[in-house]
Amino acid sequence: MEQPVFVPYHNRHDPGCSPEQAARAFGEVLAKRRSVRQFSDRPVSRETIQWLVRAACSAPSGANKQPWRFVCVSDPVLKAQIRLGAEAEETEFYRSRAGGGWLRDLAPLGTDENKEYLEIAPWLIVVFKLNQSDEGGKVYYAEESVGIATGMLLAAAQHAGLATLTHTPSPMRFLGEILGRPAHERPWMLIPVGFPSADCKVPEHALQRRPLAHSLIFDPEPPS
Ligand code: IYR
Repeated sequence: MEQPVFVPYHNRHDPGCSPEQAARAFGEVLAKRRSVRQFSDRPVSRETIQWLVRAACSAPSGANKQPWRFVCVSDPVLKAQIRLGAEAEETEFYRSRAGGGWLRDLAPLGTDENKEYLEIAPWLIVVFKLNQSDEGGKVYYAEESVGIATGMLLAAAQHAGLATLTHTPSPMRFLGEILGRPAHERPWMLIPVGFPSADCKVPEHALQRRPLAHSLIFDPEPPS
């Protein structure tokens, strides 16, 4: 059994202000995030994308197995293929797979099968979940790990002033095929990254957030 080795934790991030001030400032940045479907073609550097993925890869993961791959696409030919694949699945989704209830829930967002933004956004980050390690070993809590890493990627993009969309065309198999990924990598999410277009609009519905009390409970009374 490999013996654990401990090293001092000497580079803790110091915000230089109180936790209240730092938490508030970051919370206010994140609260301005919106899912964007109208992107500008303004370029975003490869270096920026690398830093976003670095932020994602700093996430905790089950037994530190890091069961993720972030495939970053800027090539117009690949983006066109991805748009074609996504629109084919989404056409089926809106025509029949979704069903009435789901379509009613989506109505306030104004989405449809047209995914022009997949060709306009300068980058598409395709997140893959590894269901085993590259060496064939086990991974743990992969769903949670990839979810946390992706959340951190979204936060990092927001912090950088960039817009994102968590797009989940379903099924997503076509992404693995177009990008030539091996079978142990399962496409998990498709995230366009870029700047919003000058005339970008977001649905009013998306601005509504439930009151904090819906989501936050302090010290619940133990059941008597
Ligand atoms: N994947 C489809 C439908 C869709 C589903 C949910 I749940 C959303 O929150 C938004 C859209 C699409 O991208 O249009």
